[in-house]
Amino acid sequence: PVCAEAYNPDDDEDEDFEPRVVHSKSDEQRRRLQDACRDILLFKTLDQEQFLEVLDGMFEVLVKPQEHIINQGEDGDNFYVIERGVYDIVVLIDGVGKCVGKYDNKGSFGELALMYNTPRAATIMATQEGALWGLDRATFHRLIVKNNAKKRKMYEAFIECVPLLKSLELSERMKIVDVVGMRAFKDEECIITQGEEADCFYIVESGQVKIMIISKTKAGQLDNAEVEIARCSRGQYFGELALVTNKPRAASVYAVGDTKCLVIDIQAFERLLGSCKEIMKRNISQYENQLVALFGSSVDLKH
Ligand code: 1OR
Ligand code: 1OR
Repeated sequence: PVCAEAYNPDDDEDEDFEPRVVHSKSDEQRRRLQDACRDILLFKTLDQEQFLEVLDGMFEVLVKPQEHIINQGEDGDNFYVIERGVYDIVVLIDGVGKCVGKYDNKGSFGELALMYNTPRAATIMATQEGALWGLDRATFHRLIVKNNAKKRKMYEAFIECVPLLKSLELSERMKIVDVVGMRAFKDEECIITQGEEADCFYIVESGQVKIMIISKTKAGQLDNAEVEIARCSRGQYFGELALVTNKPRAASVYAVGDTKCLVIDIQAFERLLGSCKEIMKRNISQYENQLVALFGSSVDLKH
């Protein structure tokens, strides 16, 4: 089990005097690196200067099919951001390796062992040729783990009042804070597009979102107009349905006014919100009732 000990940044101030790691890169490498890092949630709460230091500290790693980038049980060396390639997540269950998920050409992994000083929690294996960007443990600690203390202070009070997360232990809620990203949206900006594949989950921190569907059930014919079906505001969540049902996004979601959302990636969702899934499923069953009331029939949300 991962231990979410409170991290006190004042305990190791000497780290600030460690030399800054810089791996020089060509313009072309730097451009690819910036692309790969744009949507990495762990980097979303860094200030510009910290983010540039992270980019400086990263180095390119090319991988071959079947290569193990991380082995479960080993000590953590690096954190990785995916530039390209598909990677299986394999976890030992009763001594047998089971593939529990995968990364498909985006995302990042290897943060847990570095954040919590624990053995690697899973094996990550390339299924094809690929490219990664590594960040060494010391630099990760100096820039990301130290930022976590600030993140906990910033989001602790908010996370405490999210109804969905009430059933979790405080330490479990703090582990969510450690890995969330924050994204700001402008009025009318599209957050989720109906029909797309899902890779994350959202909690509204401020502002509002509206959920719109393109109704195929209205009067039994295809109606391409979007219809507003619900709104979510502070403390409410959305984007769970596709993750729970393993289906494409069932609706589009737009910001109403300036809006900020916490974002949790699908792997962290599975790892940390598994015990909240029953609550989500209960609420999902309500969607169907509402849908029948609205349109007179229900699209199939299950399997
Ligand atoms: P790490 O440093 O422990 C393995 O090295 C990495 O795999 C880990 O950090 C995460 O970044 C990543 N459980 C634990 N680690 C996971 C999981 C995971 N998925 C990705 N990683 N679960 C799978 C969720 C789809 C839960 C399995 C029971
Ligand atoms: P998602 O991952 O499918 C779109 O991405 C999100 O919109 C979805 O997760 C839900 O969080 C939300 N009622 C309320 N919220 C909904 C509904 C819904 N559908 C999707 N979301 N429905 C009832 C309408 C009266 C429609 C069910 C299809």
